[in-house]
Amino acid sequence: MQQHRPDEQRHRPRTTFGPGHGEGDTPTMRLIIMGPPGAGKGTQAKFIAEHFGIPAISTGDIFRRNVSEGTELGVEAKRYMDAGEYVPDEVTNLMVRNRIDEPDAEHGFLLDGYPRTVAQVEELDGMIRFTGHQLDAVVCLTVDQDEIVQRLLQRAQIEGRADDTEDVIRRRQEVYVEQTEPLVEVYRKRGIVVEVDGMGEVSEVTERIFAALDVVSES
Ligand code: B4P
Repeated sequence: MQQHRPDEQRHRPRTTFGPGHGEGDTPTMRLIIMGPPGAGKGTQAKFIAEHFGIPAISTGDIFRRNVSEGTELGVEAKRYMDAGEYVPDEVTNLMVRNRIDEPDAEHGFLLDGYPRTVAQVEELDGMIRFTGHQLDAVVCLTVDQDEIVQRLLQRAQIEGRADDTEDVIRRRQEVYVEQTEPLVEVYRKRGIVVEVDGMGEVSEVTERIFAALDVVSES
């Protein structure tokens, strides 16, 4: 079952906290969850965020909220999302910068769906450097292509998302492979990638993530 593979240069994610860990006694965790569309990032992000007491910041959710509220950002984002393309970096970067500046993210956060491009990695590096902190770990979920398509088609029936049609799902997978998959290597070189098998029951995947982060749930 265990598939998370500590890469060669991996540092242990900092999962024990206290004086000397940068912010006094306050637990901190700055995480990213990555994986292809439908890998279960949003599903798992909720559990991880709850576990560490940090906000899960999903760029996809923020865009969708703006779309449903009809904001200027939503109108702009919708054009791209409906086609399975990425929203332009300038728009996404500014949105994330504003979000992680909010008080609830002061002691950590889990980024779900960001960064997705090399330019976003650089921007995020700048944001985190500015605060004097560092990323603790990048959780990469791996899931078979067939399973992904099944999950997203099933989600389409339940949620009716405009970007969950078969053509758009295929385009989103292509965009992921072209633009986002290379980022895993960028973070692997930094030694902070933990790869986790995203196949199987949701709870099994959650357990693997906690194990990969050396925080196996007691319950
Ligand atoms: P996201 O909202 O990030 O969408 P996603 O990648 O499709 O979803 P995720 O991987 O979170 O899957 P989920 O948990 O829902 O992005 C949507 C769009 O927003 C992008 O295409 C892009 O246009 C735009 N965007 C977002 N961020 C951007 C950025 N940084 N830059 C530019 N553009 C950006 O799981 C999928 C389904 O599988 C669910 O129905 C779930 O119930 C099910 N599932 C999950 N785990 C399962 C399991 N273990 N077994 C069975 N089913 C499971």
